[in-house]
Amino acid sequence: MQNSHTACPLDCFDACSIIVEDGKLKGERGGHTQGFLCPHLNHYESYKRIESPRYRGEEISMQVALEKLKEILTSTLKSEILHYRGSGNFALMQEVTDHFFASYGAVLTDGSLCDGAGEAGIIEGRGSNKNMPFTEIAKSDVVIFWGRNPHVTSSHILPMLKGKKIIVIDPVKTKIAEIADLHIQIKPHSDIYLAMLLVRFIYIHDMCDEAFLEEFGSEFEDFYELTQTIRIKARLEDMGVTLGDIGSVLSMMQDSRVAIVCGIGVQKYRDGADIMRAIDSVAVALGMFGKEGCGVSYLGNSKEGVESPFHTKAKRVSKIDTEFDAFKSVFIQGANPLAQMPDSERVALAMSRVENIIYFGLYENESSAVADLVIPAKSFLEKEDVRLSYGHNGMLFMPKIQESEIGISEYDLSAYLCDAFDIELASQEHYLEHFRSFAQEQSDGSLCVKGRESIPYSEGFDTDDGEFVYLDELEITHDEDDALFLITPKSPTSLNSQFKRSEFVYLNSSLGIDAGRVVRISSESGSVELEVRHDERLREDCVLIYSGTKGVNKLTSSKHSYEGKNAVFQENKVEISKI
Ligand SMILES: Nc1nc2c(c(=O)[nH]1)N[C@H]1C(S)=C(S)[C@@H](COP(=O)(O)OP(=O)(O)OC[C@H]3O[C@@H](n4cnc5c(=O)[nH]c(N)nc54)[C@H](O)[C@@H]3O)O[C@H]1N2
Ligand SMILES: Nc1nc2c(c(=O)[nH]1)N[C@H]1C(S)=C(S)[C@@H](COP(=O)(O)OP(=O)(O)OC[C@H]3O[C@@H](n4cnc5c(=O)[nH]c(N)nc54)[C@H](O)[C@@H]3O)O[C@H]1N2
Ligand code: SF4
Ligand SMILES: [Mo]
Repeated sequence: MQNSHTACPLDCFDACSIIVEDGKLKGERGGHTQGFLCPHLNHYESYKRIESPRYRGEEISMQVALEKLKEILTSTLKSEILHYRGSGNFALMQEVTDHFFASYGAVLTDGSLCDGAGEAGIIEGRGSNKNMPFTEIAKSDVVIFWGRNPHVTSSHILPMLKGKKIIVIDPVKTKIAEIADLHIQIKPHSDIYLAMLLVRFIYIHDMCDEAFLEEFGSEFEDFYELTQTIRIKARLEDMGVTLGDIGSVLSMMQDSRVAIVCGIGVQKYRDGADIMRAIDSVAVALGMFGKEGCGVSYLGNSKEGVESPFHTKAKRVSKIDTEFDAFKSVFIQGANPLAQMPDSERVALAMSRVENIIYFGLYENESSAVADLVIPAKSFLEKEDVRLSYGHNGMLFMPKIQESEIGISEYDLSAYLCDAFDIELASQEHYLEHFRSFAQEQSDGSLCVKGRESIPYSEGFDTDDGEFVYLDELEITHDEDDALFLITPKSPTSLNSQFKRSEFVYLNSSLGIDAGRVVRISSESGSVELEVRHDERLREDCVLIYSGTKGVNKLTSSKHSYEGKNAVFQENKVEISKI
């Protein structure tokens, strides 16, 4: 059998290049993939897929399923059709269904369950959210993992860390924290204060890059004044940070190339945008933008420099507090909203009032279970696609590698619907060629997106005057209750709700609750019962439930972040009761 090249379709920083060798998936040896994949792809073929379409419990053929879908759409007012698409597959042809639904006059979603708050803060400060690619992180001397868990969510960074100084700022003693030179086991939701205090100490210790600030951050003095509104001693004590920690961070950063590598952990709160903007200002104070091996890496805008070929202009409703019951027919694609949206009880109630739920996906889950019409999708090996990444600048083509009787591709489903409702759709090759036109070949033959700066912001920021826009207000808050923080990070064995999902609540044993016992965890949104596992990597004030755990989102709020229209999965505090 011939070897074929493709890419992992999953929503992940790494966007690995894959070789399919005798039917086995292997990581491409060269480039950023460095010859290895992660557990999800190593066991990809072992996860049971949905094999046949069904309508109200009864198996039907794909042809009948498509006719049923057409019938449902025809019998629903266009304004009462909702297209709800998630990120189960991150590749670009997923969007072809948006083209159909938008052209047809249905309602689509906006907002984000993921990185939108942090992105909004970054855009306010820098004017855009450009990717700091892995290749730049590789050139740094010091890497600060700030609310990011690379062993779980971006393992292809790990080989690049040899010889670098590592600082970790995370409430959990993650694997990277264990091997770091310094771990600040910060109290959740206090990063904004730490970032601003770091700026203050950078100034006091004369470590500001004056020339950089004059050119790209001239309002620094005002921002410095804002940092002075924080009471140092009381705040550090509250956060669980010592002056010694601050001193160590400063001495490691001094005269070094620093990459601050952030994840979504810091911004799952209502003020998530301000938190990311405060973290950015640490790098600004040090003059760490636009220089080799320096900067702040977050989930960069993967589509920077690539135009969509699809028609996607439509009326949109938020995907965070979606009022599903305002719609007669809801088409769910690449998503499991019943598990992954916040405030699951609310979602379940609203969904129960929808007349027709259509689920288009690969696996059975809470959402397929309540669907009237279930349509299996083709896997990434069985259809043509192309993807980008929010961790590097590559563009990776994903040709069809296997034939399969199961499922239908997003393109073929859209082609059927466009034909049925007389909507124009170009050929699949046309769209793939369109994406190809935004790529350029690199010396090793791989493709990357054309026109992106290899060192982002080397010509200044993308704001109107090229300068960084600092936070100009800070609301100082104090915790007044003894409720526990809920942290819901990513699991090593699942990708959100795909693959092997966790079933436990993790607590520090010092809370005095026996492992193996089932407890009720409650918040102002709802409650869930889970079996306790002890985890000494946690602070005593934290309860950890992995993303993808059944019921975790009964605890979370469907409020939006103040900026960026994002979900706030860690805003609610929780209590534990024995049952
Ligand atoms: N294995 C695996 N990989 C994944 C995913 C998955 O589900 N499983 N999901 C993918 C997706 S969709 C995304 S968006 C990315 C996200 O990738 P990451 O951003 O790395 O994901 P998280 O685990 O949500 O958060 C990272 C870290 O933030 C910490 N954290 C939580 N609260 C706070 C806080 O208040 N302050 C600070 N400083 N740290 C905090 C958590 O303890 C965690 O270690 O990962 C992608 N990769
Ligand atoms: N408590 C808590 N909740 C969270 C998070 C958290 O950290 N904590 N993280 C949030 C984040 S960052 C994200 S990105 C969201 C993710 O939430 P969702 O976007 O709902 O993603 P998944 O849970 O991965 O479910 C994706 C579904 O996509 C389907 N799928 C996979 N591949 C394909 C394909 O090729 N075609 C089609 N049609 N379907 C496919 C699979 O059937 C799978 O069940 O969850 C959010 N929810
Ligand atoms: S590390 Fe990420 S991109 Fe690579 S195989 Fe795993 S999920 Fe896919
Ligand atoms: Mo995400």
